[in-house]
Amino acid sequence: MKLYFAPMTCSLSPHIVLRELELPFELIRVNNKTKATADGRDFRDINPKGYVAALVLDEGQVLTEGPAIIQYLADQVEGNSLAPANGTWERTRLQELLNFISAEIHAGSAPLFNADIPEATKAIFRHTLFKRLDYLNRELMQKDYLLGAFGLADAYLFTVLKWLPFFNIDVKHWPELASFMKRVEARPSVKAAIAAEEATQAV
Ligand SMILES: N[C@@H](CCC(=O)N[C@@H](CS)C(=O)NCC(=O)O)C(=O)O
Repeated sequence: MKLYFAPMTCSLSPHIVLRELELPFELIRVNNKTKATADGRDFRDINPKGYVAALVLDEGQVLTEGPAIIQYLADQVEGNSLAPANGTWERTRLQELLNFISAEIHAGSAPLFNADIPEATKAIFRHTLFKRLDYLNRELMQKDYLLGAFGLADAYLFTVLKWLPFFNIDVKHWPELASFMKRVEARPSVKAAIAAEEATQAV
């Protein structure tokens, strides 16, 4: 499998999951501005949507959209601890969470990266984002990870919360989230994924 990624973007989530599951994969960097890839291609020929992450299977199929990729990966490893079995209520709960992270935190914070959006408009996005963070902070009061034990939703949440410093938002305002970030960051898979991304050459 090949994971097309850009450092410290949402592709970190499937990258962490690949390492947690100990699946063999090749990491291929994408320049998100030029769309050039480290293996000499135009990334838009791989993912016509033009954004990371993209997972290319050994058989050639391309899978995009972070929540779909990480669920696919977990389903490759029978008895894995990252996702409950398909068709169970617990799996539906995981999908509820992945959708929340995708729509409310990932997409909800993306406008804050946009230099063309005026500060007054960004304040509206920040206000909504803070309410979502309040909710997650409450959720983590009684448990270490979103569904009890570390799983897919935690890899994804960690990835998108890593962006908070770029928006000058201090996670310390949400103490449970701050502890969560430290816990996840200490995982060997997470350390290895971040180090591997940093070690790649710019394209
Ligand atoms: N809905 C997609 C969003 C992916 C996405 O937002 N990718 C960003 C990085 S976090 C990107 O590559 N943006 C570059 C672009 O859109 O040109 C998913 O969940 O995978």
